[in-house]
Amino acid sequence: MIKGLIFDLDGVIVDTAKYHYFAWKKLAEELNFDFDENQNEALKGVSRMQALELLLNFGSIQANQEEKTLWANRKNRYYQQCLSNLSQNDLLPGVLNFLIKAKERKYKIALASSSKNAKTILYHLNLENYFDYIADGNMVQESKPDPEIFLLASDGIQCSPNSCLVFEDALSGIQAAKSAGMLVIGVGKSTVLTTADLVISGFNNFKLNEAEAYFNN
Ligand code: B16
Ligand code: MG
Repeated sequence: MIKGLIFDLDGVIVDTAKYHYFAWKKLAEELNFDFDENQNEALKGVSRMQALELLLNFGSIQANQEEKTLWANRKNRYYQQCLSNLSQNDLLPGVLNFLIKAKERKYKIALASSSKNAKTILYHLNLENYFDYIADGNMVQESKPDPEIFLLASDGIQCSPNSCLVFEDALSGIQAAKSAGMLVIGVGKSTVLTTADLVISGFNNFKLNEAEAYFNN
């Protein structure tokens, strides 16, 4: 029986995944290599420093810790510049309605985002009140695909892992939620998110009772 809903942020609730990609691509260009959308799939969901390591690998670039910190900070500045104009227009289609319905149906709702910018983003979107608990990248030691953030979120809403349904757009996040013992709906392309229990293209044509019918039997 599903009692808790746990949402990833970037790429599930809000269309910020494109801003992460823009910022990493700009950094890659400055470091003189090409970085494409396929490669970007691997960076989704993981922490900023892990994403930088993956990016540098794609560019076959060796760097010391000081350079890495500098580049990660620079990427974050590019990303935060994109966030400065963020509004409810950046919400992914159907998400707000889905959250409203979930709240009406008394589900416990948590956020589990690897992003250290998560609370700022929720504030800009005026969405904080929909969440009973917010777990973000500042609160964990290990980032996705480690299950830590999902276990923290389920604990925060006092729901056992097997009563939680997770919404994720990244393979690393799906792996993390599965390792935590949770059910996962992938939000995106079924050709990419092959490890999810169910894949939806978005929330627009997806109703909560469809999830209940699929999982509660
Ligand atoms: P930040 P999510 C993740 O957020 C993003 O998917 C991932 O691309 C990013 O590297 C990570 O947050 C860290 O973000 O640099 O803002 O701390 O998808 O888990 O909500
Ligand atoms: Mg995401």
